[in-house]
Amino acid sequence: SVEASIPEPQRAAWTNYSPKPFESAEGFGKEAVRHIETTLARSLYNCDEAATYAGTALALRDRLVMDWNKTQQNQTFADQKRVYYLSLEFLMGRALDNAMLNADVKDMAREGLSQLGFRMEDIISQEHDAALGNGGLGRLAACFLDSMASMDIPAWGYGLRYRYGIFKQEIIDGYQVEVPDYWLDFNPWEFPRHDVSVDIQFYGNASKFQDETGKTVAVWEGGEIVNAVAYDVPIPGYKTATTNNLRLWGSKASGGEFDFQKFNRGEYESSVSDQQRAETISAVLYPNDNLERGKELRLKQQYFWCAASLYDIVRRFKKTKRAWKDFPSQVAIQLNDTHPTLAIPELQRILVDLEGLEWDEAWSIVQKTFGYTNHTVLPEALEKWSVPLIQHLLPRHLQIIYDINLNFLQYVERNFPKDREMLGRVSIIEESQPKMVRMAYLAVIGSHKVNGVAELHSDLIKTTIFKDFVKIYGPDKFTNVTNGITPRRWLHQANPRLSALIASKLGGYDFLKDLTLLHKLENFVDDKEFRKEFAEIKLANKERLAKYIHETTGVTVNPKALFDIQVKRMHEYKRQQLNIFGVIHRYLAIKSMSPEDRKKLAPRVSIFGGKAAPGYWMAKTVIHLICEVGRVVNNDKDVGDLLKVIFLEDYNVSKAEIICPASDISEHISTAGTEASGTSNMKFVLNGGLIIGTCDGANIEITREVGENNIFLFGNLAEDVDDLRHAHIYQKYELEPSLASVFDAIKAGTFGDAGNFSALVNGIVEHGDYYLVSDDFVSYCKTHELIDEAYGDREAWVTKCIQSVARMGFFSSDRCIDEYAEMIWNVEKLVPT
Ligand code: T68
Repeated sequence: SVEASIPEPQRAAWTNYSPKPFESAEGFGKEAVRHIETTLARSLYNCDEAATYAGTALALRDRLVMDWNKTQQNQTFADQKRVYYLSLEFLMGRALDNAMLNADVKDMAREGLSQLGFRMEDIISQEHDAALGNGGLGRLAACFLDSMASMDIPAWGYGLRYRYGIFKQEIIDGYQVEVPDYWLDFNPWEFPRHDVSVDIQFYGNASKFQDETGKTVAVWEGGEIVNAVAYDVPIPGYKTATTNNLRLWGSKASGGEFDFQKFNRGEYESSVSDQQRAETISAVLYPNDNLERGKELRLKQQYFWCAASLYDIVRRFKKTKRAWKDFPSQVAIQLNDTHPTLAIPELQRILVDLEGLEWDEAWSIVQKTFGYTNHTVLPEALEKWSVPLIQHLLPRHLQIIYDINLNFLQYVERNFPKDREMLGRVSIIEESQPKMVRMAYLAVIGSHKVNGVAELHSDLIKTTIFKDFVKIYGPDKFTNVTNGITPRRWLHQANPRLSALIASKLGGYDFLKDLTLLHKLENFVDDKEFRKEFAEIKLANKERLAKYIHETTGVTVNPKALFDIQVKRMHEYKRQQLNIFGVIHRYLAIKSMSPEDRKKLAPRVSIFGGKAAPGYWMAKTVIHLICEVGRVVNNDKDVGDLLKVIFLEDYNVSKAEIICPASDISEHISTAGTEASGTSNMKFVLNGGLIIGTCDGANIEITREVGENNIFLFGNLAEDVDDLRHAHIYQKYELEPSLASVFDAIKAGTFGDAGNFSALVNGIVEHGDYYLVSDDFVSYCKTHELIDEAYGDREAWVTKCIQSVARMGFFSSDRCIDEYAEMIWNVEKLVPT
């Protein structure tokens, strides 16, 4: 073994000298202060909260690194199959709290910090979120990393190290303003690996020639080279020594800082500009959620990251000296959406052009290696790249894509000789002007399994965008893995009191590793003390949010009011406009009531949060309307506490940790069939809030688990959406009076200049109401009345909440990872010894 290759005395000395993890508050304090004094060169007299955060993080990091080194060593020795999760987004949030909880040292650290005169919460909040993602897709990747480490699955994440993550959102005069997120100032959680770097080629020419034996060989020459440098981030598992690796690639000019030859010739500016151009590749995260705009730099990002990751994976495989046919039994690569689809032609290129395998042998390895997860059916989000752009940037890959397509179409032709139309429909190349490469088709053809992210969504992709592929490959290639969330961050970390209450009833924290154990809470649904404590925790979480709202917006909200929350990316399909129209309806109702009737009303706080893509004008209009409604309603003396409308600035992961535990109701109200899964729905219910939702995405499975009585469903079904859209266009349509009066109020200038909102209103009244707001408005408002009524019976409400929490076990991301491991990756755990 490799261990035995080092002589015993040296091994003993190493073990003797290697750092030992701290085991007490005192041990922690010593390490933190040592880092503050030596690593940061600060003293007692200039140690502020920021420095204390840094010292604490570095002390924790030392612990992680020991486990991380050991895990990587074990995984190498064990020589078993690994999972590689390729995602252009990892929305990690903060790391310190998570690291302390996973290592089970938070109480020690709290005590140590308090001796030094600091409060744990203040120190934790010093950390800048790692915001390398847009929304659900990026956060799912982060939850999966947590689950894979916690379940001892040998896994690596691969992504891009953006210098700028998702922009920060400021609200100025009721409008969104984007501010760059420069987050790398101080990041103790990453380790630059300047020795792990790969040269990545772009542009140039691809040609074919015959070698001495008469075999056709392809070469790709010329163009430009950009260097990929690895930055590694340790991913600790919960209560296990397993600490996996997230490798993020940063781009820099090949051959060092800048071009010395140019520099010596006096061409200072261009020597630096090459360097800047190279660094541009990993400079910024594209801020679109569910939209692909076909920009060249985005394609460059995708190839840069895929090529560097595959080079790394192949290099690791080659060290094992196995035959190529064993590649799929050592390597599983999961494609998080189509963003990494270029990894498919890239692996084929490596095997055929560089390693000399025959095409068919290589292709069978490729197909067995990849799995593809689809996250959307929205047409504007399905990636297509123009053939001329790929030809220009990646000439050899375009040839390979054409060859893949040719083989595939020949197969289809042989098997479906009667269906001549089929070839055009399923071709990877869309015959448009210019021609386009359909990345989702390439991903389906190059993978052995394709999955959707909730049952309805997985059914929909089989009957819509991939219908023909089900005929071609059979239904077994397509499967479902319903999304989940990590209970460590989204229960234990975000809601420590609820977690502790559950632990007190269940006899410990085992539920954090097996969330189905929550079902035992049903035994306590009638336990008076438990119910009281449960309700008190909810109130305390609402008080915490109320305090935050006051600090950030200046508005005072009553924590006893019903908190109704919708936080997620701003998008027409998610229908924040439906919500704010409902709020206006409520406002108008209050205004028209007698003072006596007002007294009978249940007070409400409507809370919104979410970023709009900078170029998404309609989404920005909805933000503006919410802010304007808030300005009017919150200052209306007739309304008082009965209604408050809040827009929370800069919604992100760390804010979600405060927001999700504080809801009574949260809103998941997408047009049926448009939200693939949704994951915040799971976070809210797990924290003891109920939801109002459409029959869409994971709402359907949440209903199945918690029971129909514990969820407020409304609205049209996915199967009726096409007909309804059609009716809007071809039939005369009368607007419901209740929605008409909402629009009248907007048009009358009640919420500022009506012209600001005309496109929003006209989209519904005149332009076909694509998202069916008018079709669902009445049942939406009725359902909110039911909610008011149900909230009035507080005992029954608490029962619903407790039952719901008890039945959420299914939605742990640990269950997802089990399903992927079993059905798609065929990978085994490696439990640390
Ligand atoms: C989300 N997708 C789905 N996309 O909308 C959501 N898109 O229903 C689902 O729960 C979640 O994925 C996890 O499966 C996204 O978040 C993006 O962010 C995105 C980013 C770039 C391009 C396209």
